[in-house]
Amino acid sequence: MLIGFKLYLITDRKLFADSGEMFAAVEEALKAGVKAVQLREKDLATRELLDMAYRMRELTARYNARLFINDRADIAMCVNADGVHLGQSSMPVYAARKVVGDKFMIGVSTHNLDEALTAEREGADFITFGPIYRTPSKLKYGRPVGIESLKAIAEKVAIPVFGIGGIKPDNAKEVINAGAYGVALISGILSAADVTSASMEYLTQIKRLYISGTA
Ligand code: 3NM
Repeated sequence: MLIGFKLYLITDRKLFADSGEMFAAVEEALKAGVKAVQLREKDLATRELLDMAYRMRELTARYNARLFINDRADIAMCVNADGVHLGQSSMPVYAARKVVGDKFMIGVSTHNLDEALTAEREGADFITFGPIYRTPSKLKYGRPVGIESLKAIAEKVAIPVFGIGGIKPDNAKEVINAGAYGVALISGILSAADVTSASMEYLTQIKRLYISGTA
């Protein structure tokens, strides 16, 4: 399946005073050219998450951007998202595929080779692999796996691999050059003082790397 984006923006409303501010920041990123958003608000009750998912679908659709819902295949299907993003304690890919069918994209968060190969074998369309660097929330996502293990994963896995975890405009190049198809991130855009210019910086860097053929 063609993935069609290389910058994958993930939400975290806790970075904002309220969810309205988060939607405003996501809209700024979409205006700047971001083409894929994952709604990742794991602590919300189902109804609140569903409301937010409908709102995010409406917003992303206006900018012709893909929408993924973290963990919840049911909510993803209900709001007509483009895909679901599974964690290691979510439904496994083979089970999620039965629910969502072939047209939906399935992304999976992976943290080692075994998880990456399993996701691929079970039919994931892409994976994230990380955390590559230390993330602002320190070790919440585990010890950084580092750039060398990203290289090893990218060599062994045929589906697109997005590097995740502590990716900033100044290290995105290293991640792509290590063999990642793209980058996934939260704070590099959503915590930026200027969301528009941060988004544009990532997009320009990625475009430049692919055009120059170093990626
Ligand atoms: N998953 P930031 S790291 C949501 O390693 C998430 O699977 C990770 O946030 C993983 O871009 C991470 O601010 C946090 O570092 C990404």
